[in-house]
Parts: sequence; structure tokens; C-alpha cells
Amino acid sequence: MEGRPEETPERLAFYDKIDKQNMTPLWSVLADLVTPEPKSGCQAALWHFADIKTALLEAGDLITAREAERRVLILENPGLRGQSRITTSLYAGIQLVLPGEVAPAHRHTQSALRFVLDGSGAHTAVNGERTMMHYGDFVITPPMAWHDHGNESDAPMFWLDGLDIPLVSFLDASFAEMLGEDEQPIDRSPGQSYSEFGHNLVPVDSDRTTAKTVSPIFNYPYSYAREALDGMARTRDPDPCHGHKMRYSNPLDGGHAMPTIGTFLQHVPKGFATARYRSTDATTFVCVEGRGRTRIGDETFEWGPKDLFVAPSWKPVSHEADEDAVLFSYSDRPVQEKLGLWREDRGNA
Ligand code: 1HN
Repeated sequence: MEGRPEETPERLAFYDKIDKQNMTPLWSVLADLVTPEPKSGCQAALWHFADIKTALLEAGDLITAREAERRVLILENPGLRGQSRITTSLYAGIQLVLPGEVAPAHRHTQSALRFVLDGSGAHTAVNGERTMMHYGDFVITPPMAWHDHGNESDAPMFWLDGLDIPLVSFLDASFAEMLGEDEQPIDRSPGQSYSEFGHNLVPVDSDRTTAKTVSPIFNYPYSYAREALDGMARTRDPDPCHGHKMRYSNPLDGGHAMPTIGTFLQHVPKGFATARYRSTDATTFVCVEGRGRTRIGDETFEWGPKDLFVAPSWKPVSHEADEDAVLFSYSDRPVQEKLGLWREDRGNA
């Protein structure tokens, strides 16, 4: 963790010799392995939705959702190009489903979230239940759950896909299969999950029958989330670092809604500027409402509705809203918390 020891000719000759036996000296690499604080290739970056939309509509002329399996443009972190990741541990992409198209049923061990950005009234089916998707809805696909999408509306539908792909590939735990049908068999009513678990009551035997690693609610509609945020804004002073920030939760245990991805919704009041804040979970943000700017390290990013930006681990972040703003965000915080790694620094706030 100190500086690197000097590399004398004798030492270099020794390294060469042991290299053939697949061995290497720790003292040459220790300072890079165990850093005094997070050191990441992940960079701060922003994508304007208008640019993504233009590119995706062009992709819509080039390939169908069926042929692509999923017609998605990946948001690649500029510091991690070619690795299909927006942060070191998580993936982000924007998906387009045109009117009349289907994205056929498949499943995989990777967890996915959808966050609806544009269009209204396409559906996704998860575990035998269909849900209609509207602006700002947060939808979960749990590990190994069959899922398929269809757009019966008359407008193109765009949403953010957030997945734990880099995390699962780091662990070499990827499994996937196609169902061989456009849509999985539907044996539950639309809205059934929400009516069973979304009202502070749960079916009496669900403790025994329902896995608790992932929320049994798979669509957290924006209208309800917004109401919760409004309530918080009416009754509490804004937190200096976050404004009014809420975490999407699993009603069975109060934990994160997903096992590997933490999801959040926050309100930054008009004219409010949050205090510099940093945490070890690199975070991807989506502006849902309002306009403003975010300072990340020594860079500033201006955002409006549907724009996306990413803050690396441990870089100071502060938001400033010109209009009442709502930001959705996601990170690997649940994983870091479970491993005892998560840290935050609120400065003096
Ligand atoms: C996936 O299953 C979806 O179901 C979207 O919509 C993006 C990226 C990589 C792997 C699986 C979807 C994906 C994905």
C-alpha cells in the first residue's frame, strides 16, 4: 500500500523466472490492489434523452425487436468502453418497442429493472402477470423470472433497463434460456401483485410461500411513488444532502426491492442546492421532472426531463434544481451493505 519497491535487474530476472510458473510478486501490484480510497475507471457522464431517442428510432428502421431479441442501445461509461457497463458493477441500456412489436419471452439469472421514459401503455409480463407501463413506473424482473414485452399502444415506447450484468459475470453465475413463445402463459390478473402486497397487508401465508430476496410487487407505479414523495415534502424539511429521498422497498422485509440493485426517488425543491455528498455506490440518475444541474467531482452536468447521468463511487455529488425536480436513481448499494462495504460521507451536513 506504500509506494512500489524498486525493480532491480535481479528482481526483474526473478519475476521473469516465476512468471513461467504462473506466479507474480504481490509487492509490485499491492498499491493498485489495495487503495486508500476507491480508484475507479468509471467516469461521470450524461446522456440527453433527445439524442438517445433519435439514435434508437434510427435503430428501429434497422432491426426489429424480435430479431434483436431486445432492441437496446447500451449506455457505456466513457471510462469503461467496450464493457457494456455504466458503472463498474451495473449495466444501463435504453430499449425501444415500436407499436405492434413483441420482445419474446426469456429468462436469466441477471436481475433487471425498467424505468419508463417515453410512451405509455406497452406491457411487460413477469411470472405469469401482465402490467401496463406508464411514465416513471419502476418495474422489476427478478432473477430467472420469465419476462416478455409488447406494445399495443400507437406510440413508440422507451424505457431504461438497469441490470446487474457485470456483477453476475464477475461471479460467473450467468444462466439464460428462451421460452420459445412470444408471451409466457398468463395465469394471474393484471394488478394482482400490487393488490396482494402493495397496501400494507400481505396474504397470510406469504411468509412461508414467497421468497423474500426480491419484492413480490413488480410494478411500483410512478403515481403512487410521487404521492409518497409529495407527502414527505409536505411534512419534512429537505435533507441537506438529498432533498427528500425515498428508497423503494420490499413489503415483506422492508429491505431493498431488488437483491442486487437499490432504487431511489428523490425530490429536490426548486431553488434548493444539495450539500456535497459521496458514497461508495456509483449511482445512475434519471431526471423524471424538472431541470437543474449536478456537480460531480469538478464537472457540472445540466439536465432536464428524461436525461440520464452517472456518478462514480466516492466522487462528491451535489444537485441544484431550477424547477421542482424529481430524480430516480439506482446503484449496487444492497450488495455493498450486505458485504459490510457501503460507506457515505456527508461532509459537515
Ligand atoms: C433483457 O432481458 C432485457 O428483458 C433488456 O427487456 C436488456 C440486456 C442484457 C441482458 C438481458 C429485457 C437486457 C436483457
